[in-house]
Amino acid sequence: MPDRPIDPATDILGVIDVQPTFMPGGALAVAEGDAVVPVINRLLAGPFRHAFATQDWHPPGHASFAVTHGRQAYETVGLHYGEQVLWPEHGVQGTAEAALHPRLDQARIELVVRKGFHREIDSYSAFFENDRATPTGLHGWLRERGFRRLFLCGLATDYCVAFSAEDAARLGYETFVVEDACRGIGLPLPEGGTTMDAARRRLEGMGVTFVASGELG
Ligand code: VGL
Ligand code: ZN
Repeated sequence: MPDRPIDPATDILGVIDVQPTFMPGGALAVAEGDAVVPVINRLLAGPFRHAFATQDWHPPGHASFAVTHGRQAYETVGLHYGEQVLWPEHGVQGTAEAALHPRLDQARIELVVRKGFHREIDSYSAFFENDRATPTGLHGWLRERGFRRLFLCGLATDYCVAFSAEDAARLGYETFVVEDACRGIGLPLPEGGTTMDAARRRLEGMGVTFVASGELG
């Protein structure tokens, strides 16, 4: 539960990668990924007056694609900025499945941040590429517009939503994850558990609050 009700002037909803490429039938399908669309549309029609979205937007031959390295999807490789999970080819610029979902209500989405367009580096977070240093510009936009609290939703909970929430908290925003407006990938970890458990622990440790959409009015 947020400590105070939504303030439509200074709270913003961040809609992460709500693209068919991450939904059943898409290249990197997240189970029930399409179920987030009506939940997010309710948030966009109700409590929030302002929203931004991100869009995974990779060129062909992107460094995060397994085929680029002649490897299998979900293997990891070391790239110049650190360890990278290799994914099926997804979110390819200009394809229908890389568009924002056709049923997503975009009336209150004022900014769309594309990410992952540099061929040599992946970008999970809405704020920084995976070197954790190259900014997308979102922080400047949010600051200039006066947004203080960030409510994040979308796909995938344990990757792009989690990395965005972590950076938001690190940048000093009061950060929330709207859990029923997200779905995750859940890769198994060698130490046991999945990337879903690990993401939740990491975020809660940083002061990120998990809320349900019904708590937001
Ligand atoms: C994502 C893996 C690769 C995401 C994007 O949106 O969470 N995950 N690219
Ligand atoms: Zn991607």
